[in-house]
Amino acid sequence: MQWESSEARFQEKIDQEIKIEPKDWMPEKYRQTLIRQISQHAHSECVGMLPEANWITRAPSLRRKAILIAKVQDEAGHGLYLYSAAETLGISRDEMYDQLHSGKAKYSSIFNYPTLTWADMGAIGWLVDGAAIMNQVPLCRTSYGPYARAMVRICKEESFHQRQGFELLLHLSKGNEAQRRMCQDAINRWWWPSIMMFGPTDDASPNTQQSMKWKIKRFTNDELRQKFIDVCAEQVKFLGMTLPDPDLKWNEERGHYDFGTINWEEFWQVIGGNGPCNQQRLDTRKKAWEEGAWVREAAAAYAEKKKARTPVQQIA
Ligand code: BYC
Repeated sequence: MQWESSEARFQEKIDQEIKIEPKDWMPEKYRQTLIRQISQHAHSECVGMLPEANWITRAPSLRRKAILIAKVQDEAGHGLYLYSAAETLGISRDEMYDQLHSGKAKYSSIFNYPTLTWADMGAIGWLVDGAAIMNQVPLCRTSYGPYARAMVRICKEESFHQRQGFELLLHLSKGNEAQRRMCQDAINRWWWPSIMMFGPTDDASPNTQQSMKWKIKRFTNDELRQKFIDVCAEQVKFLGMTLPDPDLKWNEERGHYDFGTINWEEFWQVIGGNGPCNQQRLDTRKKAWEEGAWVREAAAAYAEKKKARTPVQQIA
């Protein structure tokens, strides 16, 4: 097999479902694609805390507040596992933060929309976490070992997030007229941005083809979006609510729901920095980074001091 190139051997491993580990040889483009996707995924988890954190102080009961705090805290944990997974590819956490703060790295479009009512906490759980799970379960089988392993735990937690959101909406849907209206309004506002989360259509997605070949992605953007729409079109019936799409209709021949036209102009505007909350989200992250400088300095100084101690001093 000496004649075989490293690249061909790499592809063979992928085809045989052998995981790629940090010290294995990999094409530079594979490494860069993973750094891009994993770091953007990590940024999404961290920026994703902001729309929900907005409602922690206004949760309507202690039970709901405890659930929401736990969920937001989980998202921070997801961000941290993912930053660690990306670090195994040779990028530092500081570089990744810098890419986020300078606007070079993206994060999920969905977190640039505002959370206007309490029902938005339910809609985020049901639709946003629901879309995230649809995308992330296949990532448990992604070809890069550290990313795949991080996704296993993340998916378990996301599943709890999705259920708490649906349960919250179910509760509102059985409430009074104003609560039912609030529930429907939240679904109306979050539906289209949620189905945009899967990314551009396959023919407009520059990365899908190569990522499928390397088994970074297991399904295309359109395949996952269709699966999600099929699931939600049924689940919404349990809520006694509707999805805001007059073209949503079961297609017997395709065995799927047909759906209306997605506003791609809005999608590209949002990921280009012009969504309703882009500026606010980035400003909040930058402020947290700047105000946390003293914590990082103190931790670094403590680590230095500990390293400098002799073993005898450490025992004492
Ligand atoms: N938003 O060629 P494509 C969560 C970009 S957080 C922004 O299809 P790819 C949660 C894409 O990056 C879960 N940008 O790309 C947290 C690319 O631009 P660049 C977040 C998007 O990578 C808190 C360009 O468009 N999940 O669950 O093959 C509270 C062309 O796209 C978006 C993940 O991050 C978007 N929606 O496929 C609650 C999953 N879509 O980078 C919940 C991991 C596309 O070339 N990521 N772009 O400049 C993925 O699975 C893939 O990266 C995507 C895109 C399917 C998102």
